[in-house]
This record gives sequence, C-alpha cells and structure tokens, in this order.
Amino acid sequence: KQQQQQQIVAGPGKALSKACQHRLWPEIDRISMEQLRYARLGVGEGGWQLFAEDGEMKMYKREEEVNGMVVDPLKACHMVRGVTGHEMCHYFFSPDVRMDWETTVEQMTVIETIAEDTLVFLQVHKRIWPASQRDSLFWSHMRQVPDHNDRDGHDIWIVCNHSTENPDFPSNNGKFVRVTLTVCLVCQTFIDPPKDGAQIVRDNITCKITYCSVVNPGGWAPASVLRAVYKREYPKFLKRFTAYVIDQCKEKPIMF
Ligand code: 16C
Repeated sequence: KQQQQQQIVAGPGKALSKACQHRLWPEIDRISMEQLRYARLGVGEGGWQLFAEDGEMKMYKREEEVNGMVVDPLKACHMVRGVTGHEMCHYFFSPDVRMDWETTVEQMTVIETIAEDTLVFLQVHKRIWPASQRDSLFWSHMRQVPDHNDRDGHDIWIVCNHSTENPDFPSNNGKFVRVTLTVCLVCQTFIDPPKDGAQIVRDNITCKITYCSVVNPGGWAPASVLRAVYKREYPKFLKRFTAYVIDQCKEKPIMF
C-alpha cells in the first residue's frame, strides 16, 4: 500500500488523483509508470534507427510486424525552448485544444471524465486511401512525478494514452476499423538560473521531450502505405504541436 501510495503521489503536498477510485485505475497507474520508465531508456540499445531529424528533434523507429501488420514502435526526442513540461503536457492532454494541433483527427469526443487528470476519448481519424477509416478509444492520464534521480529536483510531467474498451462504443462496428495505441509524452523542465537572482523568464527555460508511440492499425493496411504515413505524420505532429505550445504560451505567465 505504501509503495502504491508513493507512486501515485503527484508531488510534494499534492493530492492523489481522484481517478484512483475507478475500476481502470490499477491499469492506468501501471501502464503510465511503465511508459515513464520506457521513455527514459536511451536509444543507444534496442535496435532504434534514426528516421527523421530536424534541428534538435530526432525520431527513431524499430521495424516490427504482428500478423503481417506494421506496428513499428516510435521514440522521438526534442528540446523546446521557452516552455515548461507542465505546459507541454497540459496542451497535449486538454480536449479543448485537441483539434487546434491534431491533424489526424476528424472527430473527438470525451466519453468519460474519470477525474480532471484522466479522460476517456473516442476519436475518428482521417481516412487514408485505400485503407478503411479508423477510430480509436483510449484513456488519457496526466501526472506530475518527482524525479528521484535528479539532484536539482526537476519534476517530470507525463501524459499517457492507452487503448481501452467500452461496451457502449464497440470496436469494428462496420463503420470504422479500431486502431489500438499506447502513447506517452514525457517532459522535463530545465532552468538556466538568471543572474543576480532576477525573475525566471521564458528565455531561461528549456523543456526536454520524449514522445513514444506504438499504434496497431487493427486491420490490414499495406505496409508501404503505413510506413509512408508514419514517416510523414510523426515529424509533422511533433513540429506542429511544439510550435503550437510555444505560440500559446508566449504571452502567458509561466506555468511551472
Ligand atoms: O499522439 C498523438 N495524438 C494523440 C491525441 O490525438 C493520441 C493519438 C494517437 C493517434 C493514433 C493513430 C491513429 C491513426 C489513424 C489514421 C491516421 C490518419 C492520418 C491522416 C493523415 C492526414 O495519442 C499524435 C499522433 C501523431 C500522428 C500519428 C500517425 C500515426 C499513423 C499510424 C497509422 C496507423 C493506421 C493507419 C491505417 C491506414
């Protein structure tokens, strides 16, 4: 119990997530913490291949197939100036702004609010010709975790998205093929302290981002089409999303 409590304490003085009463909580807690550990492993081992690079953004994949379907895991690393990890995760999690930056989604619905930091989303994605149109149903959980390895005490923020089921929204209902996904965005803020104890401004902060994703297309789609979509969509997403957060934050007070 004590060990479990340690894992779900959001930070010094912070309350436990209200989601901990929910039937999905053991899975949400376990997968979020597994994803955090996975994101923090380097890309030096494990067969990661660099497939896209743009300035400090680097994207790696491992080519994997399950029953002939491409399920290549992706890991992306980036350094973004002028925003905090909390801000990055806030905009990635929030349904209010999802359609402002997300270019693969045609329709988004929050089907359940488990807690203010834990939602269940149903998304209909844009169709890629010649494949059938896809939808996805997943819980999304945002959390602050203390970093015990960091002597400067920089906290880490994580958003984890993971497929789930709901009998009211059955998969493969004839209209869409359901994709399954496990995605995490892990962010850490670094502060370059201003001289003479001046106030911290956006020029003094940098956010280290790790984004990991595994998407199973759920039904047959040509491998060449899938890999071409990956190669185009992931860099587009990370560039567009980070530019969006920088733009949203620039005139606002820093949210640590
Ligand atoms: O993580 C991202 N977004 C989150 C919030 O929406 C959430 C979503 C994950 C997306 C799961 C992929 C769904 C693929 C559907 C089909 C793709 C349509 C592309 C339309 C292009 C105009 O975690 C950011 C997601 C970044 C983009 C991911 C692209 C991955 C492509 C995977 C293709 C799989 C199925 C394709 C079937 C033909």
